[in-house]
Amino acid sequence: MSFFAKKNILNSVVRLLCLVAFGMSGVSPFLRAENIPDLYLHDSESLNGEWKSIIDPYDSGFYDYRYSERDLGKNPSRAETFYLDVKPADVGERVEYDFDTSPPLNVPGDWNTQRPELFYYEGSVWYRLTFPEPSLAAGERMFLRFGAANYRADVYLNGQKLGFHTGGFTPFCFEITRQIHAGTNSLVVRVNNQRSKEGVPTLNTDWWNYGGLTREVRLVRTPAKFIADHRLWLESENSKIISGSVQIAGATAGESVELTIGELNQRLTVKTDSRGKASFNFATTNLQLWTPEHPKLYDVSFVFGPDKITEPVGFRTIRTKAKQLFLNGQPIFLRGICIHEEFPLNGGGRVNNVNKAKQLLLWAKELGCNFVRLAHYPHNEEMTRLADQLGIMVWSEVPVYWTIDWSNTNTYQNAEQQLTDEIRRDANRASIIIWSLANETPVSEARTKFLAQLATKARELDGTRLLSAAMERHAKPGAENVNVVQDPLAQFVDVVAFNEYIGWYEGLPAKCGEVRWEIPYDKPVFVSEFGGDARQGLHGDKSQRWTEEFQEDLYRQTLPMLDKIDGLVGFSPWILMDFRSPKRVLPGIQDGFNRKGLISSDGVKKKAFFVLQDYYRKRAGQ
Ligand code: GCB
Repeated sequence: MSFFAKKNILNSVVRLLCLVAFGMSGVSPFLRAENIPDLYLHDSESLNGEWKSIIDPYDSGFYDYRYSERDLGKNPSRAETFYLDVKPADVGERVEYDFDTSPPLNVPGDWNTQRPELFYYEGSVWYRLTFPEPSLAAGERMFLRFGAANYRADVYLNGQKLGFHTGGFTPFCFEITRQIHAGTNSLVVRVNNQRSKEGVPTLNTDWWNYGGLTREVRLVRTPAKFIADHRLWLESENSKIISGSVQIAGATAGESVELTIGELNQRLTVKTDSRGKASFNFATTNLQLWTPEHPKLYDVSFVFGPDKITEPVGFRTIRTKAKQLFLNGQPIFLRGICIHEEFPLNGGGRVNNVNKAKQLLLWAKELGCNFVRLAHYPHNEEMTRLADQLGIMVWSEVPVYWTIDWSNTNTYQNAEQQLTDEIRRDANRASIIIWSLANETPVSEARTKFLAQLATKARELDGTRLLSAAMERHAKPGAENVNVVQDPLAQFVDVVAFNEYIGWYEGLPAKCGEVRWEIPYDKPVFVSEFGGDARQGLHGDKSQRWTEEFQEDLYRQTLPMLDKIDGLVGFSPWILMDFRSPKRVLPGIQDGFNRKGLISSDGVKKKAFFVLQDYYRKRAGQ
């Protein structure tokens, strides 16, 4: 029996078992979406564009009048079950929705910035796209791949549920080889962005809860057995040995995979083990290492039968020793800036194309950065691929933010899944040097247990990068001007990072001159946030809050203070651009934006931009 047939039978069995279990447990019987990283590199068709949409604040298409999920019922009503996507069979039939005559939404895109009535909306929206039967040669397989949907997506094809996915910032897919049919296919997705206490992130964040199919949707074609995942890394900058592995979906033991890096004169054939995985390592000569100054990328190809993937990969090492940080064995200072995945110009919203992603990184470059902290969740995959090309090191983060439900095992599983999907998606990005586990989480036993477990998982998934988390700092009891970082989480990370807002949330900028630091860990120190708000164009004395001069002065006072921190290996001020936050309500100043950007929501640089740019130029020896 083929792998494909076996997999379908297995899926049916799993679904059946889940249905039985559902009766007892109340847990959804549908399969969770999968994550197959190399689908991104396969032949695909875009499903981007206008999708029909129904706003469904009461979830009428999802729950019946007894509040039971319609997709769990035996005979969901044609009249109200939106995913059936039916038309009345005759003039007498009652059908209470109609995708054809409903308005469109653009995909990829958040819904909030597309229609005024969706600006503050948190709830369900149904998306529907019809597409003709895609051509599929005998034995080929077809997958539906979503770059991301915030926050939960329930996916239906031709009236059948494919499964669901939770978590707003990572890719997921479903195999649809058996579900596509001749003629028109109807793809319906219910996206729900309601915040919840158990969610990751939880109820409270300082950013906009953009909902929708925020990243690309694609139909991906593969052969019956195909390259599903691969990973390469440099063992050491001295030996120049590259190690890695490749996973073939559907392969058994002894099948051949060819790996080629033409520019390095490398061509080798490796054999799969019984799980379809092949590992390798080989020595290289004349390998040029990836650095921010020379972000050298090599085209790496894998061939397995008719299947071939190619992608540009850079090779570098990153490690710490005592309080130092080394890139390729050389000490390095991270000239960073924080970025939200938001492009406020021209109506704003989530970054939904490569040009916007690139513009953000180019502004960071102009600032003099060699590093960006992509806050507070995994950004779109173009961002990290561009960072590879542009030579910008990256801190990549999961949305474990502020007050997660630490004791809830489902919440932990959710966070771990998001971390796993993030790492699997970006494992080959030379630019990413740090996985960050959390931001400003309150110290408690349950929280440290949660994050220690997450750290263990991250190390199991990727032993080639550093771990960090944005922690907090406190005044030392009895010595108000001495700042300390004392957090049991520090023992689980490689880089001790913390956010500080002296001069903004605590005192005035002049306070920076009085503060001393005690960071009692033999690890590099990174300041993951500092800053203050300024409304671009508002001028006044430097003592006047919200003015560009206040923010400028805050930067002037902060930078020399940070320079005095023992073991400082860099910082990422908060933040490149003003960004939307429902928490920020001050009329005439904030108007729904966090104004700590060095660039305004209209794309104008504030005075503080130039203070930091000047500092980074000096740091870079220019
Ligand atoms: C923080 C958070 C960040 C906020 C920022 C602020 O510490 O990590 O998400 O937006 O402060 O502006 O208060």
